[in-house]
Amino acid sequence: MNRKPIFAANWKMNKGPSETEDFARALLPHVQHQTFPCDLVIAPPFVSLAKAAELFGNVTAVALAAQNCSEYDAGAYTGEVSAMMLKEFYVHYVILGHSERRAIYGETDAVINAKMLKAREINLKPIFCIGETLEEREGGKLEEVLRRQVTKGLEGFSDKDLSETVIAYEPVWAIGTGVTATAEQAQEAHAFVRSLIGETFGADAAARIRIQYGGSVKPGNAAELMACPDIDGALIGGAALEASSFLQIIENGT
Ligand code: G2H
Repeated sequence: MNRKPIFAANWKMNKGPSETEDFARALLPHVQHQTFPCDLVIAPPFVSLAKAAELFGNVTAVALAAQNCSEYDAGAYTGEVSAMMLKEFYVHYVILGHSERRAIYGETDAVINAKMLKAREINLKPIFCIGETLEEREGGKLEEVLRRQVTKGLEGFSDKDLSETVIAYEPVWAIGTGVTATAEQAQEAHAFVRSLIGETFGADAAARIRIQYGGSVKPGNAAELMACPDIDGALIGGAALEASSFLQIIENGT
C-alpha cells in the first residue's frame, strides 16, 4: 500500500502572529507553486491562525492545523475554541490527544474521544496522538497503553471517520527531550498500532491509515525513521520552529 507521508509542524505555545509571518516569509519561496511527494501541515497557536491563513491560504502544498479544539459546540466554556470556529481559518486538521494535553491538562481518553467525534462532525481531520511514558514502557505496558488509547480514542468512529484521521505515535519519553526512539523501537510500535486498527476496522483500513512518528524528530534522524515501512511522516515540535529545519526534515525524510 502506497501511503502519502504527512509532515506536520506542531509549534506548541510558540510564535504569535509576527513570528508566524517571519516563518511564512522564509517558507513560502520553497512551497509556493511546488508539489511535494508528501502532505505538509502547520499547526500554529490559535491566535496565529488568522495570520497563517492569510499567508498560506492560497498555497496548495500547505494545510493548517489547530493544536486543540473543544468537544462542545458553543456556550459558557471560558478559554475554549470550537471546531466550527476553526473552519473559518481554513483549518483542515486538528491535533488531539497530544501527551502534553493528556499530562498537563488532564485530558482523559473519554475527553479526547469526545473531541475526536466533534472534529469529525465538523469535518476536521484529527491528528490523533498516542504514546507511552517511559515508566509504562519499562513496566512492560507499551501494548496495553497503546491498545487503550487507540480503542477509547476511536470509539464511535466510522470507516469514513478513520479514513480522514492521521495517527501520531509519540513516545512521551522522546518528546522535547532530544532522545529519539530508535528506528527499530518506532517501527515496532507503529506496526502494533497498525495491527490494532486492523482488529477494529479491517485490514484495508489498517493498510491505508497514516501513522506519523513524533518525538525529537530532526534533520539528522528523519531519513532513518521515515525509511521504516510503517512510519508515514512525522509530527515535529522543536525542529519545526525554523522553516529551514522543517524543510530539511521533509527533504531527508522523503
Ligand atoms: C512531540 C513533538 C511534536 P518534539 O511533542 O509533537 O515535539 O519534536 O519537540 O519532541
